[in-house]
Amino acid sequence: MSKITACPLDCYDACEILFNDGKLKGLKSGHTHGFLCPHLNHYEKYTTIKKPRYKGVEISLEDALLKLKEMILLHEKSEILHYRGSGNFALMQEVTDHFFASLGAVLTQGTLCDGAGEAGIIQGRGSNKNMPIHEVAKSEVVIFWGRNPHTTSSHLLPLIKDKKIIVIDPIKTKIAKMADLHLQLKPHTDLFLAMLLSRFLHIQNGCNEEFLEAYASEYEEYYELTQNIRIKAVLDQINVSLEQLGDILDLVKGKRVAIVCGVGIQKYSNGADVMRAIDAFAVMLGLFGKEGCGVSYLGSSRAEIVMPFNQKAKKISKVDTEFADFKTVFIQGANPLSQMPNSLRVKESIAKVQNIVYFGLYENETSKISDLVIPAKSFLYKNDIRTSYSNNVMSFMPKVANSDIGISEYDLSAYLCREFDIELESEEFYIKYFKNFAVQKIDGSWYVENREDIPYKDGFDTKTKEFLFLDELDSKIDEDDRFHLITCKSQASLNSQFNPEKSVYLNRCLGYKEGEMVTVSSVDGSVELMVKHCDDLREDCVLIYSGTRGVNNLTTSKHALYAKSAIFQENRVEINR
Ligand SMILES: Nc1nc2c(c(=O)[nH]1)N[C@H]1C(S)=C(S)[C@@H](COP(=O)(O)OP(=O)(O)OC[C@H]3O[C@@H](n4cnc5c(=O)[nH]c(N)nc54)[C@H](O)[C@@H]3O)O[C@H]1N2
Ligand SMILES: Nc1nc2c(c(=O)[nH]1)N[C@H]1C(S)=C(S)[C@@H](COP(=O)(O)OP(=O)(O)OC[C@H]3O[C@@H](n4cnc5c(=O)[nH]c(N)nc54)[C@H](O)[C@@H]3O)O[C@H]1N2
Ligand code: SF4
Ligand SMILES: [Mo]
Repeated sequence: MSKITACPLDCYDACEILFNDGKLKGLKSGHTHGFLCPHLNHYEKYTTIKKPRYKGVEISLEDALLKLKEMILLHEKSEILHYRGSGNFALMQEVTDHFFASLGAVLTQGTLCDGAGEAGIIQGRGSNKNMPIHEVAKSEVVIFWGRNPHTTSSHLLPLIKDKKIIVIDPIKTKIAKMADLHLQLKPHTDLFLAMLLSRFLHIQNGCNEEFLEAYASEYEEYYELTQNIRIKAVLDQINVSLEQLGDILDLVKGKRVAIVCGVGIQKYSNGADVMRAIDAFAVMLGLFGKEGCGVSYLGSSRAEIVMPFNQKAKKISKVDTEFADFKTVFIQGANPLSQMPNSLRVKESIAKVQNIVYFGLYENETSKISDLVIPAKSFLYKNDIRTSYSNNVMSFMPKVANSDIGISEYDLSAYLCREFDIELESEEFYIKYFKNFAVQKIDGSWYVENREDIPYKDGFDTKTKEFLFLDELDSKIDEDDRFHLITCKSQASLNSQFNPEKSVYLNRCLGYKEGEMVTVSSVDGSVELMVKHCDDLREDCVLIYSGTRGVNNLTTSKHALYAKSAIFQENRVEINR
């Protein structure tokens, strides 16, 4: 008999799945459009960890749990860190926070992902209410700005078939090749492009003045700020022509436009300003509060849901976490040795921890150095529920099959809570609790109650209800002539899960041979990788996908300016033979 569940992965699409006799298929109805991506099409093929182990020796699950309890008893509670990643995005992942917070241990805060951009959105709008991706179906023009939909969000492709497409990306991605217009701009210059677009829109009298008078009355001051940019010099530096600016404006003026942003634009210290300048362009066009219009980025997948777990605890950043300050570190759903920035720092810091516990599905850099490894149950074998950061759907994820391998987050927490005398409700209670936030709409799908399809209909969430424009231009286009590191998502992996890439991609013009080994280095470290050619890249860019072994030797553990967020493309790099 077939059962319905949903993909748990950290992905915009949050697909719904028909599970039949061990086979996974995309649900035909709703946002999944009847297809899944390669990760889920081959999900059962990836070898998971089958048995717990301690110091390299396989042990039973009972012994593993006892060991974990001993480790927790051994030290001060403040010397225990719970580090949770985003390997599984479903809501029940957070039940372990309840145990660790109630115990008095330390939790993490901040993000490796979208935080810089989100900070910019909140500064401008007063909140981050996302344009749900299904609204794009009603748009006439879609701008993909630092987003690679064929790789990271393929389920929006059926929505954009007959629309005008503009792509702003330093890589000639698949969507760029199909687009009506592609700007292959220099990385980290989007702020200037966005401001120039606002300026020329104003010059051409293309602004939505009625909207601006009501909800963004300081637009003349912002226009003045954009006049500080020297047009010709800056366009030359960012590799965009005046004609291209004009072409974009011709395509968008008076149209229903969706700006679909990805994390690519904001992996920089000033990522918030970049996002805010893009938002400002949307404001100048009057794109908020209307059907088929707006900015779609990563909203909070937890928006409008109040978590039932105790999560009040001391929290430290998950970007530059000083693991060495702790005696026991419990890592769940994460591969920090690969995915945190500045891997050399992470390695050194974590090596000083007495007890490292890894609770996950797959072997990886982190499981290898862990003292205690506890296999998790995959989503097929546990009860859960999920929401998305890109649409408003809530998907139920009941257990669809049985397995003796591993333990669920709930069961692990229930064991620990029992042993440490901490109150915890039943699993059923929590699932029901979460379901209470869902409402069924006429299309048959369940949605998170109170999440709006068209946010900001009555103005923004700032004190004045008005959009707050950037009032200073702090950024400069840096003239560093070393390479830009582009480190985005690969088709073959989900960050470090599944089939992470092994190469560095370079434009063949640079003269390196395919198959040759090169050392790529930054101020923070270096990595040796084999060269593959990719002529879709600019000549000033080095592409190393997320998940590639050693890529984060190159990245900084500094935070973005206004958020506890990582900035993976801040460092410039050099190549040596
Ligand atoms: N297959 C697959 N899917 C995934 C993931 C995965 O690892 N693999 N990861 C998931 C996760 S965790 C996330 S957060 C999302 C992210 O998914 P996306 O938001 O699509 O993010 P990225 O792939 O990091 O980058 C998107 C694009 O930004 C471009 N870019 C880089 N620098 C700049 C710049 O300075 N300016 C501009 N305009 N563009 C730039 C890159 O060339 C790339 O094409 O994807 C999710 N989906
Ligand atoms: N260079 C570079 N680095 C990056 C990025 C980049 O683009 N470039 N992207 C950043 C971004 S956007 C993100 S979101 C982070 C992601 O970084 P992480 O959150 O560390 O993500 P993954 O590499 O996918 O590792 C997740 C782990 O979760 C485990 N897991 C999967 N399902 C379950 C489950 O049900 N239960 C438990 N307990 N464990 C499970 C798997 O074993 C897997 O190893 O990486 C960041 N790092
Ligand atoms: S596209 Fe995303 S949500 Fe859909 S199956 Fe693939 S990883 Fe899961
Ligand atoms: Mo992410």
